[in-house]
Amino acid sequence: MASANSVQDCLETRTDVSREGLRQAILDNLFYVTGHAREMAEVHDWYAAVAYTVRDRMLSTWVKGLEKLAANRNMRAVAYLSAEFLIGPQLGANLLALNITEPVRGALSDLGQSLDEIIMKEPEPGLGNGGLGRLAACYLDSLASLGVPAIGYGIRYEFGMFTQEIRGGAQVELSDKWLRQKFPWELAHAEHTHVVGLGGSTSTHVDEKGRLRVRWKPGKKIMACAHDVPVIGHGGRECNVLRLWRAEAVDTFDFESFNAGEYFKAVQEKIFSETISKVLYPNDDRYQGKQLRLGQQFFFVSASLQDMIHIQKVLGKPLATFHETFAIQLNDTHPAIGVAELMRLLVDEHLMDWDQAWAITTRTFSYTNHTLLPEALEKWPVELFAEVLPRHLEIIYEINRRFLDEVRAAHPGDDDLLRRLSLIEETGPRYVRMAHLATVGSQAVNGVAELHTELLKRDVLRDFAVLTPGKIRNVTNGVTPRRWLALCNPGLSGLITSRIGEGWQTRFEDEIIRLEEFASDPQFQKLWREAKHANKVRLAELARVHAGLTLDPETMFDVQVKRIHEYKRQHLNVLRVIALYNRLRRDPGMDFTPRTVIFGGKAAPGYYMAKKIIKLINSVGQTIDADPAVAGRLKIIFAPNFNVRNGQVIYPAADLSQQISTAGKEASGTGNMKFGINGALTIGTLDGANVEMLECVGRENFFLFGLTTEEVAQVKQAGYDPRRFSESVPELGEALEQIASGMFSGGDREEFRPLVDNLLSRDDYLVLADFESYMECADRAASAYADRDNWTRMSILNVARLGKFSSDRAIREYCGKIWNIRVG
Ligand code: 26W
Repeated sequence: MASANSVQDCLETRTDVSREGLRQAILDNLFYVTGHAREMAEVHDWYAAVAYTVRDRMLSTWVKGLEKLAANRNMRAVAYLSAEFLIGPQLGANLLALNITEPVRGALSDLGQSLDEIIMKEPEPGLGNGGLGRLAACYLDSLASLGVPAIGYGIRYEFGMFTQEIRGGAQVELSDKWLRQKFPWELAHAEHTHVVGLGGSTSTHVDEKGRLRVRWKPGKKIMACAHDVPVIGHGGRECNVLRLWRAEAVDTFDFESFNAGEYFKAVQEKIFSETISKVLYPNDDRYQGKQLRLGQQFFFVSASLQDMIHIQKVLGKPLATFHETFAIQLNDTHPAIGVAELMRLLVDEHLMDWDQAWAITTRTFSYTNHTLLPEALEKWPVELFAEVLPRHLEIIYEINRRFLDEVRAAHPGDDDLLRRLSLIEETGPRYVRMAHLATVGSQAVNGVAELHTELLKRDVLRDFAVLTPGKIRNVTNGVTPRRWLALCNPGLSGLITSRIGEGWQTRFEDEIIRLEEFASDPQFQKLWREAKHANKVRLAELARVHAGLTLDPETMFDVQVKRIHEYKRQHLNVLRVIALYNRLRRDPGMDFTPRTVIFGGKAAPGYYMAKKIIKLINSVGQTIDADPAVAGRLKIIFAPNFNVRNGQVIYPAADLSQQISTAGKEASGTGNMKFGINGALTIGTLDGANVEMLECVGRENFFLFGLTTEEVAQVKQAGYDPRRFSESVPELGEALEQIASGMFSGGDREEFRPLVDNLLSRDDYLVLADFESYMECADRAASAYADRDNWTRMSILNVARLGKFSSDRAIREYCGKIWNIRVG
């Protein structure tokens, strides 16, 4: 029967959070939005129905968030520009933020459905490679939870990170069709579109006021269409937006004026337009000078800046105060072209004079550096740049000319300094140095861990550090305790809350320390162990169902999950496993902590050595599995397709976290933090954020090994000879010899030759030099694990003392040190 107040009724169907109200809403959405009869609905139909039901309950906060931005003209908002946002599955996180998990679970169970099953079926938008993309997502969560107005700007890749399968021990890449079923969390906003140019040429003319002007006539124009994903803060009171741009052809072709041949060409150009947002480049820490990639970067950055200028207008503010409205953060150099594009928009399009435009630009941008690896630093060949962005190259030259004039005035006669600081690299082929552009165009630059920032100042940005002391700052990375503890580890979370209350979810950095008090409480330790054990059972179950792997939860779970890279040294870990295997075979009666060594992570499709490492892990795993002599004591497995969802099951199940990169190479790491706050102890080097984690938890609660950054430099300086180590460390020599002999490749001596040869001749990442120290340390960790009570105590202390690594703390620091934004 129709009610008296149908508007009210309609609102309630979409806002009611009672179990009964939710049940009804899910059924409504199932029928009216997804178009399925209840009897015929499959799990993903139920998923869509639940997702729309949850989205409905976010919309009023979402719209209020936009209103708030428009109403408060004095507010500075963060625009976080990132080529990657690895936001992970949305349903569970949004239910948690809105605090409606239990009523939704109940509503579904009334309908004969399981929330957990539905959550496990949710496809995840893999719009990022690894750490940098996930960090962006953690920061969006913290910004919303702290009530800081923010917009994330990125690309809506049609194909995100590839799905990894393992066939015959090797990685196989499958394309990720995450949009095959509609993504229920996004709202496409046809009214928010911007036109982005590419290519073409420039010309100068004198305008009506007698000023010299430059006109860019792009060869192509592409439309950027906004797709908005809500980012709801914890508690459901604040909502920001992640705005992802999809490329579309401009539909202004006048087909009638074309003859047949040109018609075909016009359509082809439309197809090209759409390739811009087609696919994420799956390279992590390895830069490739691909024209399309520069096109992608410019596409999303230009659309985002035009969008901000539009917002500035809607707010009724003049462009002269643009920097007061927006603090733009460049997530690495991928969006650094924004510096030149904002200059072009202000000077060419809005007719501002250069000096004023430059003052605004350099008060708007800040830049985060995420890597020191030379092969990851973006630099574009000048010719390629001129082809894709001719006007921007001119602007960069002009920025460079003025910048170098200033340097020359301050340091006369130092040509070497000029050469090093120039935005253009000129020794050999000429390149545009994007880190230089980002640094010159920003008011602050930051590294992502204390050690990393020090090395930045000493190394990649040394001259800038001298030129503008104070510009380079540190903000150590953090992760969101909502997704990475509350959501992914309900067992441990419940236990924590039972002792210290719920405050840790929003004030992790202050509250979690209160757990210390319970570290030696036998009752609490028992419950802690049970929670961890249940997580191990959950992982074993997932691995069995999805990958056909057998894991024994009674063994120690010793885990290394992250992108596969030589500097992260998964092969050091494999060498350790081989050495352990040899020990067990030699002395079957030995005292040995039974363990499962778990690996996971994707290799860039073109990274030969990384793929060899995956193959080696699987080959060693097979050999060990086939040997009854070690059954039940040692196992090594590779968990396929490591992504956010799998991470949410893997981190909570880990006993030991492997953070073993060569000192000085890992900018920060964030997996180290996720493991840590889920109660794993760390075995690691003095690298990235490990250094600060160790300071927080105390040396006695951390398994430290390996050369320091300084020692690494000294060893290299002295002429490193890896062979010395293979000859003097018997277990190491033996393991390498076995790999080379074909012991793990069915007698094939060629399969792993490149790996072994590389380690014996170059070993750029000092795997062999660190082996002995690593072995000794891992032995200590294994013995420590055997003393369960003490291990549990250390595990509790680790969690209690890692409050610093909350992304809320990191965002507060950005607000204070970088953005000049007040936060409550
Ligand atoms: C241009 C190709 C390319 C693509 C991605 C080069 C470099 C990248 C990123 C910088 C790779 C990345 O994710 N870096 C990681 O960033 C994390 C967040 O700060 C850090 O925790 C990791 O140490 C760093 O490797």
